[in-house]
Amino acid sequence: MHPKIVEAVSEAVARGYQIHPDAIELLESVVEKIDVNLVLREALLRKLHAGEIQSVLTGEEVQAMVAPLVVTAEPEQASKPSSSPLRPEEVAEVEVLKDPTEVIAPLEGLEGYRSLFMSRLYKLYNVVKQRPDSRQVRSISSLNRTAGQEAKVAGLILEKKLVRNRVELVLDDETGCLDVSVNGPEALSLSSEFLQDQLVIADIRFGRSGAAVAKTILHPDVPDRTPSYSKKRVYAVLTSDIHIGSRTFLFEAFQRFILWLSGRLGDEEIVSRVRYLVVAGDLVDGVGIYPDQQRDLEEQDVSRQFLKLAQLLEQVPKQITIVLTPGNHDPVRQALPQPAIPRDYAEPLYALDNARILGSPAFLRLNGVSILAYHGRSLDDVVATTPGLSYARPAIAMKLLLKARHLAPIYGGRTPIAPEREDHLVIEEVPDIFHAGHVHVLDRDEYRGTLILNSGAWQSQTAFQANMGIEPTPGIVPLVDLSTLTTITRNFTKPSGQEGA
Ligand code: D5M
Ligand code: FE
Ligand code: ZN
Repeated sequence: MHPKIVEAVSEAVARGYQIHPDAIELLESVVEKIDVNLVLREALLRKLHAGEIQSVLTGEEVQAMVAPLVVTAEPEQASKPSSSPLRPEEVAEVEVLKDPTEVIAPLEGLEGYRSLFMSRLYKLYNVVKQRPDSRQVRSISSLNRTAGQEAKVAGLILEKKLVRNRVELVLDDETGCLDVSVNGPEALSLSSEFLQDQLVIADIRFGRSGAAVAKTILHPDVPDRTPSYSKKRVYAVLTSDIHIGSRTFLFEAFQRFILWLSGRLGDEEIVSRVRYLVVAGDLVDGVGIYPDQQRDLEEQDVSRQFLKLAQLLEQVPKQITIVLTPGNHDPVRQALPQPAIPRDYAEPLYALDNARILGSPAFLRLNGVSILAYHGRSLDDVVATTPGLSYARPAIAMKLLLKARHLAPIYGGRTPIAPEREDHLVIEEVPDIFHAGHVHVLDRDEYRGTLILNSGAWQSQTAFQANMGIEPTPGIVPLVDLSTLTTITRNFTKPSGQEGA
């Protein structure tokens, strides 16, 4: 008997079931094509649902499970509409609006950082200028600092200190620095949201001592807007953090997800409309990412990790465009922005005709709907430095990035940022969908017309995450209906693929 069948059968027997020899024969005939363990589990689950505990699993019952999974090679059968519930006339249209891969140009050390922060400031000034209330921003060096003088300034937060009942900020706008104190409950609660090195706009008034007090202080923020919708009802499946190669990678759940995407687990009405699969980084677990990672790896060779990923993604139907962007576990520079994963590691992914391999952040348009896909490493710094935030609600941390109009403002924290000539991490255009991962927790929010999604993971809790108090929600996938920007989820951790909220 094939070892996989031995394994599957002993599992079934351990649960109190017997397997009829016809069923075993049938499994032997398909063992190379499908996951027999999965088939047996599904079949047993059906029996359990039917109230049949500790009975014999027959050949017919196994056949009923196997039939939809085995694709026949007959060309005329394969082209029959009944075997293909997808509507191939509705093809995927991915427009890549921004991809850092070809444009990144790091400079040397200090000069690079100067250039980066100048670019950040100018890009954010352009954002600020679009606000009707902020056209009269004065440069810090031109301020008249006599008592009673008022002005509007905009600068990057160089320092932020909480002193008793007020916040002391140092703003820098490249012409100079300004100490600003923020008083009053409203301003105080707002300033707890401000991230180090982000831009803020302040209405200030100079006091007798020559110190500036902020009357109001604002994020660059996004205007209240109506997003764009697709004319056709097509779905984008958003995911991230697959972590192939890790011992805690949920192979079975991921395989079930791929089977579902390929239309082999029913749910036709939805599946037939999926046209995009966007993966926001941590495709593989990588090697040497953290000390002693070998202990946690099932596959130690990063090229083989990609080969495994490609073997799984190969089964995704060709009318679904797969967008693959890197994360901090992938073999590409860690400093943001990250270029696309290079061919030398990931040739099998490049060989997939329906895959687009891009850098991070990537700004795309899918059937007219814009999406910003970014791994989300900086969420660690946002959560660590903002009172009230936690890893349980990454979408709230993502909302702060949107308000700050920057994907990774905090410099000098855990997130490495490259000394680029231009700051590619400023959110110049507001996306219809803001997609990130990294935190391994599925979360959704909405902010002024933008759908915010953190897409969870395919890795169960690691010892490290347990220490950090991170409770991942792996195996649950959000799908966005691009014609309405509403979200549904599917949970692949359970054999029957039940619908989530
Ligand atoms: O990160 C998965 C999650 O684990 C993410 O929320 C951050 C957290 N994490 C991972 N490594 C670290 C370190 N070194 N410090 C703090 N938090 C961490 P992933 O990128 O998948 O490893
Ligand atoms: Fe991850
Ligand atoms: Zn990550």
